[in-house]
Amino acid sequence: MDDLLKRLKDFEDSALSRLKSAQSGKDLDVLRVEFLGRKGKLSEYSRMLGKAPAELRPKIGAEVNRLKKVIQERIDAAGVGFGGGGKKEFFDYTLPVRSSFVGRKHPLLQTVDDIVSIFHGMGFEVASGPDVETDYYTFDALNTPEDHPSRDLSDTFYIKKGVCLRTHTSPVQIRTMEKQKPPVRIIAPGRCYRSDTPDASHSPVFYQCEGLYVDEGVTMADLKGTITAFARMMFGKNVRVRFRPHFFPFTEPSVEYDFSCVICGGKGCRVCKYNGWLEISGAGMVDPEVFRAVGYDSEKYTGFAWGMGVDRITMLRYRIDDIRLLYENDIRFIRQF
Ligand code: 2NM
Repeated sequence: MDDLLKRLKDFEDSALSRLKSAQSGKDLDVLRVEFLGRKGKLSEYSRMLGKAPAELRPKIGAEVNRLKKVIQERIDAAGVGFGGGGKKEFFDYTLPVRSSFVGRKHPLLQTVDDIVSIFHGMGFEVASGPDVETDYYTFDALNTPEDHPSRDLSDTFYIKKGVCLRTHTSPVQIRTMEKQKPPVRIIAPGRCYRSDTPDASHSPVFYQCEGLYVDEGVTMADLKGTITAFARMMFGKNVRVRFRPHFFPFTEPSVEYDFSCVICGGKGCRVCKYNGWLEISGAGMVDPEVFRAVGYDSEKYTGFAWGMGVDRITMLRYRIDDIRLLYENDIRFIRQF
């Protein structure tokens, strides 16, 4: 039985040399099973131990244990080089799961949704139209003079002569009135484009939500009530609204409207430049020239229209101080909403 020791020595030599030539974690797995597995070589030698002479057993037993250890160490060491393939896989059930991110609505579209639902509650429907528009719908039908600065190349992106990216969503109102007789109650949310250099308050692409209400007997009081009701639903019942005279080619009379500062409540802060009011946008009674362009009888119908900057409202409600953040789509920014 002395030759068992000799066989162990031979086994060691051949095992170590075959481990050296292993090429992959898979090779190592095969060898591990062959050498150390339940039906492997070393198990076989362990079983033979029982038949060995009693005085040799301790020596042979120690040798088998030493080989187990040496071979396991060689497999572990080689496995590191193969990306751990040789090591027995260890699954820790107590580790917390890796967190996954749930998609969110972009803050601008969330604001559009909220504006739409407020006006929906007042009986307005959503209308839409193309981003690429003609001069006619963007300017002419809106009574904008041929030489008005808003038509300049430096303010409007032209695709070709007579075709541009809409600078406001008013073309949607014109297209709706062409198709539909009064009463008309619509809002037109959507992207607009102006050739502005980006800074904290300007983006060449931005969102507007304009509105239009045309029927018999519509007055400036309806305009003021509608805007005020919106302000309270959007920013809370304590918001005050004020209207200042202004001029637009498409409305007469025209106003600009302000909300009392929704950050400081009107006391004065950095956001309202310490005057307590935030300029929101403009509005007015639709000019008879606009009604003439769409074939409405301006003796029978009156209407009001207003503009609304979705970006401005989004920035106020979420305390965002730079409009560019809304268009850079940095996932670290968007995930906060
Ligand atoms: C504004 C301000 C005032 C406006 C007018 C019309 C239309 F088509 F009915 F004439 N749509 N939108 C309007 C009026 C827009 O934005 C500052």
